[in-house]
Amino acid sequence: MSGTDFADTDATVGVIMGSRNDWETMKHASDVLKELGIAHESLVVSAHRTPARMVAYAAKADSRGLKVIIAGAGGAAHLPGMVASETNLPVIGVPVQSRALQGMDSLLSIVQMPGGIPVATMSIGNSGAKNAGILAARILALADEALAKRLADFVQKQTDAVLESAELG
Ligand code: RP5
Repeated sequence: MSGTDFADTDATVGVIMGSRNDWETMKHASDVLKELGIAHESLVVSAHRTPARMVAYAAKADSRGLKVIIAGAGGAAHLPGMVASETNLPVIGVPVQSRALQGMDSLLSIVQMPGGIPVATMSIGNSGAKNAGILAARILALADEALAKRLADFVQKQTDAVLESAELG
């Protein structure tokens, strides 16, 4: 099994991660995309353990119809940067919290890209994954009025929830 073939998809966002163990974090990106009605796919693609699969995924992403890639990884987190070097689609990087260094390793691995190859780097962990989903939605909403409306409703709901519990006595 080479792992370099990918099924046809109607997904506009690809959520990829270096390990199944990253799913607990990355599902927060998927949850937001689901809530906003954005078709997406979630796959394990490892820069170090399946490098050929990573290159194939990035190279085929555009022609498969993807518009944005969210890539999460922990530790020596090379996945987002390497994917960004193999595609011109926007890549959003999520530093997964590592056990040894609490995700500082992941963050610094993802954020310090050389000039010319951008990765939009989120914060470490669940909030970063959630924001990756919202940022992907904001990018797609530039060319999708219905999504822009759903996104505005999502933000309003968030504001309302804070205001409802703003009185502390
Ligand atoms: C990275 O190494 C993955 O993104 C994961 O966060 C980390 C550890 O992977 P596992 O050993 O848990 O599979 O490639």
